[in-house]
Amino acid sequence: MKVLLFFISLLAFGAPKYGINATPLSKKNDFIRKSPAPDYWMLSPYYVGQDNDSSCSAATLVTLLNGVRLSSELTQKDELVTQASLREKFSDEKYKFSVCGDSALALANGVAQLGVSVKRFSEVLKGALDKLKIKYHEVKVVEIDHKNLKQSQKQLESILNENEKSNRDVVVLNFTQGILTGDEEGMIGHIALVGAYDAKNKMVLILDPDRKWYEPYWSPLNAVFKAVSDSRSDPKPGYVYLKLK
Ligand SMILES: [Ca+2]
Repeated sequence: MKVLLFFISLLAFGAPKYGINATPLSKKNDFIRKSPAPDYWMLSPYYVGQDNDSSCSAATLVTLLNGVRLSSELTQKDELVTQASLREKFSDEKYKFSVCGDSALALANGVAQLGVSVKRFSEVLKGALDKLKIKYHEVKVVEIDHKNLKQSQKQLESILNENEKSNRDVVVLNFTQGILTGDEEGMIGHIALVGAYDAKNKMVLILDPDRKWYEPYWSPLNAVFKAVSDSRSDPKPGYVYLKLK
């Protein structure tokens, strides 16, 4: 009877906004209140939403670049990075059209596909860091080894643990969004920052730039790894680990 009522309510009201692999931050925030959460406090003041369907990488870069640029060193003449200034000043022509949200316009400018791969994201990130004179040790693309998924998951867990220690490093995930949100229409590649990692409960806070639909949400490590390693996210699935100076 309970199952029947569940399906009747699904038909009547639609599926819940967040599936079983996403718990919104507004409902679960004890970790952020009780832990230092250095990346969360560096990034969340600058957390912006993508301005079209193909600009998740641009919104993620804006949040990341503003966060890692130490605000205290800026002057009254320094603007924050916006999606517009990223396109015009801190990236390149090809990238500008990759995230323009208009496939015909992109094609007319030599870009066959909207959005970017994780490798391309890392290149645009390096270029923007250089242009903004933000010093870094490494922008590493960590590829998933499909012949040894167990090892790749261990590696992700280890990097998330290390990343949670300070705000001198940041993890950017490239993943199949619908695996985390539960929305069948979201089974495509997506890019988002890791806001925090709760190692005790193995939960990852995703700063999803798709703010038309979502707030930040917590997802279980297993589901995050599944979403990151899913080949719908990228022909060569992986994520970016940025180490700053
Ligand atoms: Ca970190």
